[in-house]
Amino acid sequence: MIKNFILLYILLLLFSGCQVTPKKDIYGKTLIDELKLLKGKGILFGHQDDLAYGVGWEYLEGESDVMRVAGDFPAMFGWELGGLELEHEVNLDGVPFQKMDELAVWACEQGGINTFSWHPFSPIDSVNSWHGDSVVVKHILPGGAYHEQFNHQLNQVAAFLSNLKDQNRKPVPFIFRPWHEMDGDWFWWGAKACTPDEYKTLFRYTIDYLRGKGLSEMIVAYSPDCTFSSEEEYLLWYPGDDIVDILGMDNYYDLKQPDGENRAIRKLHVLIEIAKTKNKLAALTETGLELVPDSNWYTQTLGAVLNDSLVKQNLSYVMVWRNDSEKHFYFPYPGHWAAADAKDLLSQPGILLLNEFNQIKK
Ligand code: BMA
Repeated sequence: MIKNFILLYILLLLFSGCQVTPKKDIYGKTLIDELKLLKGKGILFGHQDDLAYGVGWEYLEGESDVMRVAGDFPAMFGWELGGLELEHEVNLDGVPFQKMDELAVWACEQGGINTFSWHPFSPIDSVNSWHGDSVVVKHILPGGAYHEQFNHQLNQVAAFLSNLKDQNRKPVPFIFRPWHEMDGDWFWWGAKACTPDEYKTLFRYTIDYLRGKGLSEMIVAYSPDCTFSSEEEYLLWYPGDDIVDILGMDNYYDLKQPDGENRAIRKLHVLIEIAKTKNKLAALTETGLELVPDSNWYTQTLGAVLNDSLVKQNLSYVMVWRNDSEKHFYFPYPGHWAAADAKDLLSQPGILLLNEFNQIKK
């Protein structure tokens, strides 16, 4: 009898040893709830393509320029989908989609949040996104001559995003941030090439279509560039409360001007006030200073923005752009003159890297 119990006990031990136990249940709440609970406790720091490559390295497990400089991973991980719609195996910046999937799942399993941008090639003639004069949008909307080609693109995006599953086959929650910087004139979905109504229809159609494919873990960010100064201007392209969860802003321009931080703060105040009324989240969805020539930019400029009291209380995250090479990077790498300053900013109590984010969630 005793022998049987011992045998059973050993079997149980062996069996439970084979189970893959997630570090913690990170999906207890939806991503929106998680971000709402965080409000006022800290601003998540994010970096585009952080786990894929940095200055002088690529695809090294456990590497990250943020980790190299600041001693921890970012709390938010940005990824880019451009190229997926043409069924390419690598995105427009050379990141293999298979790798992106693995790294995004890993990031989520560590407690981080993933956000996906999309610079699609045109469904009409496959020119890249940076064709601000190309009239594409009205031709890909329902009824347009290239609508089916657009649906085909969306199918590729839906397939990739719905395949993001953790080791327990649970869908990975994520932020999708399509059709960004529409108030600028550089993209084919921008101010020069479509009307606000066409734009809103495009945005609504995209999200409805993807939700129709069952992407229940997706939340959506709206992110104009920084040309607005009033609520009306900010909302000119806004596709609707039923579509958007995060009110964002991309802002590189102001943060390279003298005294630009105050301009950026004023604009963040505009979207924060709207977010409060609409019960939405607010974020600085893209920023950075290319090559970081100003060795104090992180603490004195970005830091001044993030330490503004209204911003501090209401901003969910800030994300800086990618570290492609020594000629194109936004976060300093070890040995760079701005590295110590960036580390200083990221060590401040209200700016959260991955470990601090996980501590707060406990
Ligand atoms: C831009 C640059 C480009 C890149 C694009 C999409 O800001 O970094 O090199 O292709 O983003 O990621």
